[in-house]
Amino acid sequence: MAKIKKRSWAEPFKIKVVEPLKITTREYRENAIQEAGYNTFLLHSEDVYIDLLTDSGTNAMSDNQWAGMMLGDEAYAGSKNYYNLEEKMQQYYGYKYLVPAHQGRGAEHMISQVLIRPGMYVPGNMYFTTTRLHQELAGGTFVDVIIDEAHDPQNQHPFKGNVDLQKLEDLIKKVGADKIPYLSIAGTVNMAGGQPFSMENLKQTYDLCKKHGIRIIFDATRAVENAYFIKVREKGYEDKTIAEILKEMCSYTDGATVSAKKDLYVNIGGFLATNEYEVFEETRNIVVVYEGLHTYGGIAGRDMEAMARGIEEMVEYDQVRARIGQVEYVGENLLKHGIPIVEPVGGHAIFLDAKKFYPHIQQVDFPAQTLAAEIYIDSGVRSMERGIVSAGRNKETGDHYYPKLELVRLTFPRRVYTQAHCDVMIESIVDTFENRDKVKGLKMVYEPKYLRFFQARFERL
Ligand code: PLI
Repeated sequence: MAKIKKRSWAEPFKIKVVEPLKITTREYRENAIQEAGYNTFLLHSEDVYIDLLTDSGTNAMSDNQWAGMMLGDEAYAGSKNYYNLEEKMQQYYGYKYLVPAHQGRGAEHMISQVLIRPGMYVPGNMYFTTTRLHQELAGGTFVDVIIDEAHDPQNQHPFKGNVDLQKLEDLIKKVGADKIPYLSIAGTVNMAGGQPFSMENLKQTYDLCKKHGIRIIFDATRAVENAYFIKVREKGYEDKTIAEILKEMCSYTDGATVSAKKDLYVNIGGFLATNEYEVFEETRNIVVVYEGLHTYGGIAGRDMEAMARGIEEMVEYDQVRARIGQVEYVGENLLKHGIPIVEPVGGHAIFLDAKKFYPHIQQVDFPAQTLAAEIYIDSGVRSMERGIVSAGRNKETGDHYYPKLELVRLTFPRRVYTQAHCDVMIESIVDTFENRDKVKGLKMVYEPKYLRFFQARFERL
């Protein structure tokens, strides 16, 4: 027998409970997507075979997390699960104070209201939809300070989530440090294709910010995935644990907003963490207005317990390796078939480059929105547009923003799908690519005022 050179990895868990899926025909799906206005957000989930819309809240919890759900202390005030969550947050992230929120955007809302005043600027390593909207609603202006490589889908830079220090310095010089309440830095930058920043870049950014008295607020929603890339790509970190890297990352920031629906393997929840007592005090004052009492912040006690237990699981190397390994498996296979994707493959998702996939469709005719609809029709795989629709409109000119990246995101729920599901995804995308010439774009026939990608409706051109 020939010697096996490379051994495969596999998931560090087995399946205990299954959820049946509905298998539909192409004709059924043609109808379903038309009724959904060619917007995958408006499909009924039971009409979806493999749901890659998001990795947010779609995780499979462990038996230990489910056991913790039974220990939910649903007291209005002072739930023991809040104190468990506080302890795990302090132990693994290392921040002093915790304010729970119903999900990430609840924490973003609070930090924006507490720190941003009209006329201020908030630099960040690329925007995220809800984060930027809350900054704008508080009167701030988001300024993109990510490195240029992040806007180039084929650039192989290992840390495309890095902050461009020159862009940051230029902004400080132009508007003054007192007009910058904080720099917002995200782990594995979502809109850039799930690309990480390096520890070196974070340290340099921290030094520059400290010099000017500017805080760093970490969008630590996918911090663990960023920590994994630091471990496997950055010199000096290969022997550190994920937990050590996570804590070091947080130590170069002043606070964090977290959507627990990602790294923490839960279905709902979020929090704000800070090292500053004044920020904690103010946030604790407004959490009762918008979320709930400061010891539950809009989440049930049982969900806080699942979060606390999820924090311990998320830093296990084998868990995050299997999670990112699955994304890499699909990415590598798509590349072998010549499918244009954002490279290097990111942490939570594969991003198809719709401009290259459909070069004959103009950006105003929504190529990524079109591609997401076509993949659904082909196989029942649900993905999401991350291009001109998600980018929204410039509030001054009223025109669309025209982002350089016009992408379709295939996002992987954690611990949910098998490698056979992955093969179905790959085959469907390859078939959709082979039929690309026949496809025309879409026109928008209904546009909501905020975060339009969620509810906009389209018709075929
Ligand atoms: O969906 P929320 O409100 O729990 O979290 C908002 C949020 C904040 N930051 C980042 C980087 C996110 O990715 C994020 C939510 N992301 C979603 C829903 C997604 O599908 O990617």
